[in-house]
Amino acid sequence: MSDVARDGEALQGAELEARLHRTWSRAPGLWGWLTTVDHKDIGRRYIYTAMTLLILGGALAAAMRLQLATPESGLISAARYNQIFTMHGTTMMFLFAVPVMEAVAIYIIPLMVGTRNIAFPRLNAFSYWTYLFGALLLWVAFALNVGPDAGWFMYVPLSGPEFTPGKRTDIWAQMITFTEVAAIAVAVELIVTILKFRAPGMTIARMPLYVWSILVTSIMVVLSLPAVALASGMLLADRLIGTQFYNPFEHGDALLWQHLFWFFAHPEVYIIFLPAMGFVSQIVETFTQRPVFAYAALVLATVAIGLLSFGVWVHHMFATGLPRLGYDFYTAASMAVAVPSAIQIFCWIATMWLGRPRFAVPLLYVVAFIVTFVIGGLTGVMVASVPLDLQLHDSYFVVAHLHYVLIGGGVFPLLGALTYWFPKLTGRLLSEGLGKAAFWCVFLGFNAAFFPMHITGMLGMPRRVYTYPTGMGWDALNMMSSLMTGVIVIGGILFVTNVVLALRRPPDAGPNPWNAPGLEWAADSPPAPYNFEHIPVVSSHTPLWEEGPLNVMTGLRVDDREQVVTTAIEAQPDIRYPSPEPTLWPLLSAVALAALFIGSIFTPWAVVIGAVPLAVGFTVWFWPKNAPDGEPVIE
Ligand code: HEM
Ligand SMILES: [Cu+2]
Repeated sequence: MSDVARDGEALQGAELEARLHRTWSRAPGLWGWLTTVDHKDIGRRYIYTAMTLLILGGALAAAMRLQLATPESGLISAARYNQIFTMHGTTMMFLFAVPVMEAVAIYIIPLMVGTRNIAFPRLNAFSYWTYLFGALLLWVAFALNVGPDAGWFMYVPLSGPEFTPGKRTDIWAQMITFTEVAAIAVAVELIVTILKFRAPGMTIARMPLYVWSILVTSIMVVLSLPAVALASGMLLADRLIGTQFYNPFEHGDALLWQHLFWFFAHPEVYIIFLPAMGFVSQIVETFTQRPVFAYAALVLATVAIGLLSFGVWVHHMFATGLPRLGYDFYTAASMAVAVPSAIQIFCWIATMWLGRPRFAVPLLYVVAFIVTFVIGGLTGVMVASVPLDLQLHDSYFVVAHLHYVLIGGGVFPLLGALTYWFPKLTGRLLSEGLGKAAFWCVFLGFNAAFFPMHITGMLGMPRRVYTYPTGMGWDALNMMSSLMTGVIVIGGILFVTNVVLALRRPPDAGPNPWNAPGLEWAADSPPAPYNFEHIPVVSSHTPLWEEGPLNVMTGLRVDDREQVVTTAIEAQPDIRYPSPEPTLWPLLSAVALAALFIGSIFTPWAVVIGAVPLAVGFTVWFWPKNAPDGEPVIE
């Protein structure tokens, strides 16, 4: 085996780095950009795309608040408002919130578990392109005035062939298919990366909490997203080829849509929220400089939330008329979710209490999260009770509740995490002063804009309306919400300015500017294409806080993209595995898939004809190379 180069005694330092660079770097120029399978390239790209969609969705929110600032406003017509409203919810839920959480995981998880690339890196590239094409489909349609307009929840019969003719709803349903394919692919990659690519010694009980939260989230994605993909596929079939799944006059069932939709969309809230809980745990640890309080309780709470969240979807359907027993069961289950959530909050507060908290920007976002999320959780428990829900249903109270949990539970921790990991993403630290200014605008602006909606709702203002009559006592509250949305916008502009200014400075953050405990901080900032010179060996869930230098293993090939695969529970080195090389085929396959999906909105024949180029793409992509298949690890 003398022709094979391995890291070890004989191969160290600059020579080793140069060899690894040669093996793991992507090709130069545009070709390299299109063919890369590096999880960091794709993760960064995914994050930028999702954040762009947050800005676009936010711009639509601002437009809605402009229209709602005054009663009987004629600024935006009812038809246009419906489109803006649908695009806002759809963009936020399908194109921003779920993708951004997966995007951060694509970038961070391989680093955090101490490996060189994500599992199935070509699938990862394919998933990014598929997601991008889905987002483009929706937004190009909106720009051409054929955007969907029946709400992000697309209830039948409104969205059915009878009441929404034209292509708007078909475009929405097919965009769902794109994003589901992408999201499920990423979830599979993350599950395998976490279970099989962990650094030796990182037993399952030593996984950082963020890794736990992504493992649970990814399993939830695999179990829940097929429901909405199935539902939207059936909607397309009803609309395009005359099936009657949702048509009660032909023995279909209109409520079937709501069941399938919410069987996905309630877990979706936790698919957004659990990764955010992972951010919070990492940030709390680093900024109090102590391991998180009650690690085991936090892990169990994470798993419990994942399980319980599959048993509560019917709380979105209390007003549809259910059997009494259904009311009781789903009320009890919904309230039960509050228990593990409260345990988590208790553990974070205890960590801060016992440590020396330093209130840098990421920790400020955590505090904002705790305050906001507790309010959102409490209004959640309120609407879980059927009599109250029947009163508050379809009012602005629900709009306040849902934004408190989504923004408080998702966006605040995300902004904290992006600030925290910014050095790892770009090699630079964000400015503390600008970061704090942005934080206070976003946090105070959010509460000032959304808290009044609780009251507007209790005064009876219905949600999902483009305007309202004057003299109902809603005018001042709406004006307040709209003005304060301006403060959130200023906060967003400050955040972006901070990013842009930081990117113009030279990268000088160093590997571990926060003295953080996770393995991702053992890599350079930003990491080299191969992540780590030697694969680290771990003996606790906070490896960088252990005494002495980090232990490493040697003996991996450096002239080939070799990764070490470990056992799922104990993380013992098991086999060597060659990680796939860069290639254009994931992109070409995604183009073929996009042609098939978009074509099938217009003719069912597109499925048949479009399958041919897709089959070609997949065949070349998967063509077996004579790579060795999983040699056992020597030593
Ligand atoms: C700048 C911040 C935001 C503002 C000012 C805002 C404002 C609004 C407004 C005015 C509506 C229409 C309410 C109605 O008529 O029912 C709405 C709906 C919605 N928003 Fe936001 N939003 C913001 C951010 C977000 C984020 C970050 C998410 C998700 C991650 C989100 C998810 C939704 C959803 C799902 C709906 C549809 C609600 C329904 O079904 O009635 N929003 N938002
Ligand atoms: Cu729910």
